[in-house]
Amino acid sequence: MANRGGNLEDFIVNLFEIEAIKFGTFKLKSGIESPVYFDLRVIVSFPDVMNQVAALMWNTIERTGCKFKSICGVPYTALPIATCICVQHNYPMLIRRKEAKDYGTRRMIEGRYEEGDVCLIVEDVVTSGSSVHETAESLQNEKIQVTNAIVLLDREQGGKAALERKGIKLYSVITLSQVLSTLQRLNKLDSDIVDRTNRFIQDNRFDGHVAVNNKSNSSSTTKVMSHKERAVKCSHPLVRSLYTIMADKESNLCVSIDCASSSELLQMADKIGPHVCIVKTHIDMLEDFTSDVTKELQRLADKHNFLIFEDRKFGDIGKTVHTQYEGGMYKISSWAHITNAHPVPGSGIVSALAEVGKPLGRGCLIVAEMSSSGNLATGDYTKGAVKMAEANKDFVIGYISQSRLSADHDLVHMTPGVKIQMGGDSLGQQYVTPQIAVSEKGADVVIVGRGITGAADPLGAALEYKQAGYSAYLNSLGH
Ligand code: BMP
Repeated sequence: MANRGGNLEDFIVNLFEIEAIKFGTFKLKSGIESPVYFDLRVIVSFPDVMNQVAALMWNTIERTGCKFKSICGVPYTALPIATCICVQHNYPMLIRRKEAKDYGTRRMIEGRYEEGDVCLIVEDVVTSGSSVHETAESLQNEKIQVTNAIVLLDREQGGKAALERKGIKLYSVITLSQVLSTLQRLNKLDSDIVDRTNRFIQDNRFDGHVAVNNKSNSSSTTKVMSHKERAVKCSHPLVRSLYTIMADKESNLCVSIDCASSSELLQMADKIGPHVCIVKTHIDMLEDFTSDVTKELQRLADKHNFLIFEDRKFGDIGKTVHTQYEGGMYKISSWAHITNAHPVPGSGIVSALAEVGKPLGRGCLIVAEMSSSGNLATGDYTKGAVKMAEANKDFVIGYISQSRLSADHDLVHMTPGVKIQMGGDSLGQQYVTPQIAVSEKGADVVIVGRGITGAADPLGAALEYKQAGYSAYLNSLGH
């Protein structure tokens, strides 16, 4: 048997090759005709794919950090998957019967458990979420707690939101959009099939959710322009480059690599770089900074085609920021394509930074809103920030924001405070999901730090964020 590769892309191709994923016309249980069909039962015949499934599911479990006592696979396809994970990682397993026995114990749940135990549900494919919910109900009837479920493939038809409403957080290893974009990129699917499948997903959601396009995006007053259109129409060359990168790499993800070690920064940039449009730094966090670091970062930016954003948040009078941007030991203007500034000192800050950055083709973002709780960047302050940006479009390329602030297509909205697991940290950071950042907050670029860099598998996490952010963008176009 062929030796199958281990990354997510190889995995998707493997599923396609063993016909666990098929494209054509298929009648579903519901009677609906679908252009795509998943038959993951077939994986039991391919031990190497089974192994990959178990390993990828385990990575996702580790990344979520969820705690549980036992694992229960939704019958039947997920049973062998749950078995592999339990055996490999030494967790007890529970089995849910499809029907109660009519003799003996009449139990619906087999295996040892105690009241109050927490059980993680494992499923192969989620469409509406009903199978996961049925399994959860059987467990809950036995007073076993269920708060999390892991699915190999989310068809993105509303199951995740439906489960969330029932108190179950669903994490997926891959999504249908990721399958489509991967197979299309590798020339295994033509664009007709991809378009037909994307349309099908949007038209057949189980939560009554309308595609997140400009009809439902109340914060946006203008038609959403595609990255490709913006790459041509935007006036600032740096913004055109950014949108070209985003269109080419199908990524609206900026990774924020906030660490103290130069080698960690560079290794992470090398690993995640192929999947992001921007690498964001806080260069003054490095304990071992030398100018070699920024040279190497520039080399990686060329190699992986991303822009560098130094999140310096300048905030002083013009004269001071001029020197801080150009000089000191970091010489930010010499290597960072993008930097940012607080508007608090007034427009002199922009003029001063522009004097340094404009001749070098650099761009600046105005910090118009912040993600941290209780921050003061609201109301008239934010309005003032917008005015400052709009009046300086030769150097200001957009905002750090938490909502859509300008209808002007030239101004890019970049949104931090993004994590798949909503919530926050103990120091005031507040998170929303990539989906919410794009569809509700109007982000063009989502900025993710610890969601990626703090994950057990940063590359896997980056792919998950990339897919989530990009599919929300495609939805916003009505695709
Ligand atoms: P994380 O996803 O790990 O919380 O990191 C977010 C990054 O974005 C940090 O580098 C932080 O400095 C930056 N950031 C933010 O979180 N909120 C803002 O409003 C502005 C930021 O630049």
